[in-house]
Parts: sequence; C-alpha cells; structure tokens
Amino acid sequence: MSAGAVASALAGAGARGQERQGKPVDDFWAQRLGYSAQKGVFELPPLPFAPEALEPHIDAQTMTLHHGRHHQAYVNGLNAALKKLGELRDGAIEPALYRHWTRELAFNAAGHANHTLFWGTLAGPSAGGGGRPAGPLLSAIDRDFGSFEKFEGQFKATAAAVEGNGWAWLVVHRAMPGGRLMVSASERQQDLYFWGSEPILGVDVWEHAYYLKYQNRRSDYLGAFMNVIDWAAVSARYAAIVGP
Ligand code: MN3
Repeated sequence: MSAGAVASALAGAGARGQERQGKPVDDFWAQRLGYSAQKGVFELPPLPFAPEALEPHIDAQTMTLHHGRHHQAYVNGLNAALKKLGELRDGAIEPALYRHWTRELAFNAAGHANHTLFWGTLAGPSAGGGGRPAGPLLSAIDRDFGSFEKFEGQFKATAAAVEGNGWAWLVVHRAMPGGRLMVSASERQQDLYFWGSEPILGVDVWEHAYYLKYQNRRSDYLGAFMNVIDWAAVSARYAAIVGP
C-alpha cells in the first residue's frame, strides 16, 4: 500500500470514528423503532398519519387494527422474547427454550421493523401518494429493471406469489456498487431475508393487511397499494443508504 493510500485509509478510519462518537450516517432504525432506554423496552411508534388517510385504497378500520393490534403484538412479542432470553440466561437452561425464544425474537423484531418501515412509506391521495419516483431512484429503477413498468410488474407479481403470509420488497444491496436495486420477498416476517439487503419499500401481503376490504383478492389490493406509495419517502431512504 502506498503512503498516500495509507494516509487516505487512516483518514477514512478517523472519519468513521467521529461518526461513531456523534451522529451516525444512517440511523434510520435507531430513530424509528421506538426503543426506550429508560424503560428498556420497545414502544409502538404512532402511525404517522390518520387511519383514514389512505382511503379509498386502504380503509381506516384495516389501518386501525393493523397498527394498533397487529403491529402492537410484534412489539409485545419482541419485548417478551428479550425478557425470556434474559430469564433463561439467569436460570435453568433448557436448550429447546432457547430455540423457541430466539425464533420469537427474530420473528417479532422483523415484524416490528417491517411495519415501521411500511407506515413510513405510505401516503394518501391528498398527500402525494402514488405515481412514480423521480431523480436518482427513478434512474436506478430504469437502470436495474429496464423501466418503472417492469419494476412494478416484478414487484406486484412477487407479492402476488408469496405463499401464505409475507412481504414483497424493493431492496438496495449494500455490497453492490451504485445502489443496485432488487425485488425480493419474505415469507412470514423475515424468512428468505438475505444479509446485506436493505429494504426501502415493502408491501405487506398478510391477510390482515387487506382482508376486510379486499377479502381474497390480493391482486386488487396490490393495484390499490401502488396508489399509496410515498415515493418521496422511499427516495429519501434510498438516498440515505446510497449517499450523494
Ligand atoms: Mn402486517
């Protein structure tokens, strides 16, 4: 390594060290997930808009139940898993209980994170929901999928094909240069997740997300969902990950 490269690498390490001491570059999850250091538990963050804001595409009753009961249940499950794992460490050790509560931890933590991201990427018709992105995100979609229409086709088809409960995602892979985008899916909350991918948009296709209004017509829900995507928020998340 040349002297210049060494100096450059050290400068980079120094910059990263400063970031660790101060505000991290990308502290999205730290800001959003509602961890109370004082109480030592996660708390359900409020829905960032009124439950009726996504009408007529997603109804208020679905939103109220989805946030207040389903999302709350993931937060409760996450806190319970952390508590139980602590109790197991301190008491009688039964390996099968570790397996159970570690699974509970992964499922509920992912459920909490998935829904937190989800609410933050939605906007009603009067708040700019729907349409398509602009700027660097649209350029990246054109580059990586061929066109916005091809992205939309893959995203909706992936969501329609999730077996049982799960999600379809638009993700950035951190290891690939230039903010490479991909469409992926989760079964349940986190099964099929691959390390290094960072979701910037997801659609919840658990039946609790749409059954009251759409019953078993998942494809109708997916069509409506495209009308409530807050592309400005998705673009901001993309920019935060990829950088200027
Ligand atoms: Mn859900």
